[in-house]
Formats: sequence, C-alpha cells, structure tokens
Amino acid sequence: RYAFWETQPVSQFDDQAAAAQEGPIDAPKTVADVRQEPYTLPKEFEWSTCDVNDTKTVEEIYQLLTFNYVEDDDNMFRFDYSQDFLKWALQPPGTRPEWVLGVRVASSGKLVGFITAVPARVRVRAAALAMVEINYLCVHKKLRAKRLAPVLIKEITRRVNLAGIWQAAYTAGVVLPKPVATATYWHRALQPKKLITVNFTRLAPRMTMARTIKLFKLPAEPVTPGLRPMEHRDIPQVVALLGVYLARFQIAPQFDGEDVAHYLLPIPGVVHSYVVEAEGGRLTDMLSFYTLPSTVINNAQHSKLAAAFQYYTVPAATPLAQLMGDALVLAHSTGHDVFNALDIFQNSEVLKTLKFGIGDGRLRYYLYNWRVPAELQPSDVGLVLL
Ligand code: NHW
Ligand code: EN5
Repeated sequence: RYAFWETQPVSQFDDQAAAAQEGPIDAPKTVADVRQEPYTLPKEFEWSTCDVNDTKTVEEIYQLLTFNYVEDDDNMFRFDYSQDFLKWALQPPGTRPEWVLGVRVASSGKLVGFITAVPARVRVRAAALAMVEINYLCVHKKLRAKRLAPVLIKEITRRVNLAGIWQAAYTAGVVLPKPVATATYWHRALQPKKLITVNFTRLAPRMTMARTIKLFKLPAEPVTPGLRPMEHRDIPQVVALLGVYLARFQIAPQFDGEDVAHYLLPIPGVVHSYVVEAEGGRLTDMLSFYTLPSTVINNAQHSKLAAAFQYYTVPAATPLAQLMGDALVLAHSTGHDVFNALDIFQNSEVLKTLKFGIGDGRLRYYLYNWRVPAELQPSDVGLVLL
C-alpha cells in the first residue's frame, strides 16, 4: 500500500469508475488558497533554496546525486549527471529559483535532500496544460525510509502551487499510483568490449569478442546528406518541425522558440543536436541526444560509463531508422559507450534493426492532478524528461 500516494491527487489503482472523467483530480484552487508556510521538517533539518549558478552549491548537488541518485535494479550503475548538465536542465525559460529545493542538516549545512521543478507546457491528449516537470528527487542513503521524500514532494507542490500551477509530469523507474504509460529502455552497444568488461552486457552465446566488435561497428561519418549541427538561426524551423511531429502523440511538450533555444542548441558534453538541411536552406528533419554518464559501481577496469540518451528526433524527409542510425554514429564518434532509447515515439519500428537490445529498466510516466481515460501505449508518448 501507498500511505503517502493514497493521500495525493493522482490516479489510484482502484479508481476505474472515476477514470471516465478526464481532467483535474482536485477541486480547483487559487493561489490565495495555498498554504503560506513551508512544511515542517524533522527538527535536525532545514529547507535550502539552491542556486545552481553558485559554484559551491552546484558542486554540493552534484556530490549528493553522484553518490545517492538512481541505480539500476542490481546496483551496478548509478547516474552521474554532470554539473553543466544540471545547470542546463534546471534553468529553462521561466525557471523559478525557489523550485531548486534542498534539505540540509541544520547543524552542519550538509545537503542531504533534493527535488526540482521546471515549468513546461505539456499537451495531454486535447488539453494543453501549464505544468511543471519534477525531477532529481533524492534523499541521502543514510537518511532513507524516514519519510523525508513525502515532505520534499509536498513542499515542492506548495511552491509550484504558489505560482498558480496545478499539474505536474514526472517519470520514475518504480511503480507508483498510477502510471499514465510504461516505457522500456533499449540499449545499442557502441563500445561492446567495454560494456562487457563492466557487465553492462554479456558476450552472446557462441560469439567471440572479435565477432561482437565487428557486429556493432559503425561508420565514421553519418550517411544523411545535409546533416549538420544545429545553430541559432535554425530555431524557427526546428520549432515548426517539432510542432508538427509532436502533434501525433497523446502526451508531448509544446516548445516555443525560447524552449528550443534552451533545450536543443548544442552544449558540448551535454546536448547534441543536428538538423538535415535541404536545398535552399530548408530543414527537413532533426535528431538529438544528451550525455548522461553512469558511475560503474564495482569494477576494477572502469569507473565511468559514457551513455548517450535519445532526446527529440523528428523524421520527415529522412526515415527514422536512418536518422537514428546517424545518431548512433555521432554518439560513437563523440566518445559514448552506449546509446539508450525508450520504446516511445515511433522507436519500436526501428530499434531491432539498429541492433538495440532490450534493457532491464522500465520508465513509468506520471501526471499529478490529471486523470486520463485509459493508460497510454509507449508509442503514444512524445515527451522526454532529462
Ligand atoms: S525518479 C528518481 C527518484 N530518485 C531516486 O530514485 C534516487 C534514489 N532514491 C532516493 O533518493 C525521478 C530515495 O529512495 C527517494 C525516496 C528520495 C526516491 N517518486 O522518504 P521515504 C524523479 O525525481 C515514495 C515519488 O521514506 P526514501 C521524480 C514511496 O512510494 N515517490 O523513502 C520524482 C513512499 O510513499 P508511499 C516515491 O526511500 C517525482 C515514500 O516515497 C519515489 O527515503 C516525485 C517513502 O518516502 C519516487 N521516485 O526516499 C513526485 N520513490 O505512498 C512529484 C519512493 O508508498 C509529484 N517514493 O508510502 C508532483 C509534485 C509537484 C506538483 C505540482 C502541481
Ligand atoms: C528520471 N528522468 O534501470 C529518470 N537502467 O535498462 C529516473 N540496464 O541500464 C528513473 N541490472 O539492461 C530511471 N543492459 C529509471 C532507470 C534506472 C536505471 C536502469 C537500465 C535500463 C540499464 C542495463 C544494465 C543492466 C545491469 C544489470 C541493461 C543490458 C543491455 C544489453 C544490450 C545489448 C543487447 C542485450 C541487452
């Protein structure tokens, strides 16, 4: 049972009857109804709004997450978001400083808890909603199972409600009430030898290392004519490409020019975006991926795994398989060991052909205070959270 989540305005596992009503779960509120005082923490802790532009603070957040954030089911790998990545992910257009929320030990100032919200316009079926995306919820390993997470969630909810926002989207590996969709991770080896060494994958039966390396070998250059890194001048055309393509999905962000500039202009070591330019400067397609390494938890040879994650990809003139194939080439040539993708978008049609293998991880998509009539298929999802 879910002692906390049963008290929250989220779809519950047993509410099929109510599920017919698409829309908000809570009675409508105004900012004046929102509690003015922060929620109370156990007395040894205090709230701390974190400024990611402060070098010492972003270092503290980085340390907390690097040692305490998400691991795979067998505790072999742990996400290692870089400081530049966190600064990028946490400051999109419309950012509010009070939405980067920490918990510190009052006596020492040590950062031991964290949660963030960023604004986003997300369309769910026919409804375009002003939401936040919640991410980077983390409690230090030594303070687990003390019910700190519900306090972090309630406090970030209060701070978001104070801005007049009543819905949120979030993803998690764990099952909570109640997923709007469940996606599966797939992995494409770029450096098979290293992946085998760190036990990310195993040598297939009756395969030698040499044959495995040959099987996953990629060309040095992408094959799509006109493919080049995205630039500032491309923003209006990329907004248009994404707008048309994402309209096919039941849940997808609505990006304006500022969003596209922030989330898609390339940042070395963080986000990689390419456009396909046809004659006359017309853009026909785009692809992107982000860099999210993991710490290899117990390996003598390697301490880091360099993973690229598929971000937004828009096939139109170029088939998706070719565009994703070029993403693999570019991720390989920029030093990544593996390319990860979910079975969202139209990915299911191309993953096997491109030699992706199914992962052991699932990613559940959730909405706060919004009900959908029925669970969506992964292929209905057009939203990527960082
Ligand atoms: S998912 C990644 C979450 N982080 C990690 O997995 C890092 C490693 N784990 C930890 O740090 C991406 C801790 O285990 C955490 C739980 C902090 C996860 N989401 O404090 P207690 C995100 O960041 C529930 C939501 O004793 P703990 C998305 C759990 O079911 N709830 O546990 C975040 C239980 O509730 P229940 C989660 O292990 C979305 C309660 O927490 C959860 O010390 C947040 C236990 O708390 C998870 N991933 O700390 C929601 N994991 O009902 C945003 C566990 O079962 C909602 N729990 O009793 C929207 C808010 C904004 C609304 C605005 C309108
Ligand atoms: C918030 N934005 O489970 C997200 N990773 O499959 C937070 N598995 O890397 C929530 N266990 O399958 C994130 N190798 C939830 C995901 C948490 C991390 C996670 C999984 C995703 C993962 C790897 C390593 C497994 C290690 C043992 C995996 C097999 C790949 C192989 C490729 C080649 C063909 C066969 C399969």
